[in-house]
Amino acid sequence: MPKLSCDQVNNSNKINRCYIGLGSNLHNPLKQLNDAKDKIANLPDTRLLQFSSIYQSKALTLDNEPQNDYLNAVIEIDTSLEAENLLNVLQQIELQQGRVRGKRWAARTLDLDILLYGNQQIKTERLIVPHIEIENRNFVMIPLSQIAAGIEIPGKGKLKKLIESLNDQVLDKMGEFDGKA
Ligand code: A4P
Ligand code: MG
Repeated sequence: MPKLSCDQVNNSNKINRCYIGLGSNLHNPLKQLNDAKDKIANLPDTRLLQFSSIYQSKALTLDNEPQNDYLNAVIEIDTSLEAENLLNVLQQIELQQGRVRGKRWAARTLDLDILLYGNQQIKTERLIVPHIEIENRNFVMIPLSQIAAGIEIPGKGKLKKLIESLNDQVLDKMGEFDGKA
């Protein structure tokens, strides 16, 4: 992806530690996740710090329509991009990787969710942080705990405590990202 120049995105000077959830269940999900990780590492004013293993789970769907299994992972970044600008560049990456926005929870080549943005709670028309479903999803909480076990989820509580009440949705570790952070 051509690197965005700093005047294409507005930055605050403050650096925020953020966690991004990656998901894919179409068109070679393992490659989709690896490509997205590399693009996020190249975002302006952003440093990739850590990434989880890659996990496989059954698709959660809205109307029980059959879908391919998902691969999911979480990555940790420091960024001075403001939250909505971070959402903009993540949505550009989704589009570059062939994401077609159909109905909600439809199968997708790539989904990039802002799980946490520093310790902020954000509610705008476009963005809810922490991600609204964060504490209900094994495929988010388990990879998040792998790289950030000690954190607190603003407004919800300590990750360690929240993990104790997770449902029993099966989650298999299927592999690792290529390369190092
Ligand atoms: N939006 C609001 N808050 C955020 C945020 N924190 N991060 C808005 C990213 N986007 C956020 O998202 C719809 C709108 O949400 C965006 O335009 C943005 O302004 P979308 O990606 O277009 O649609 P979606 O993903 O279908 O909807 P939603 O509600 O975000 O779904 P989720 O929560 O992403 O769930 N099963 C398994 N096993 N693994 C999965 O990863 N993912 C989903 C989708 C369903 N089933 C799954 C998985
Ligand atoms: Mg989404």
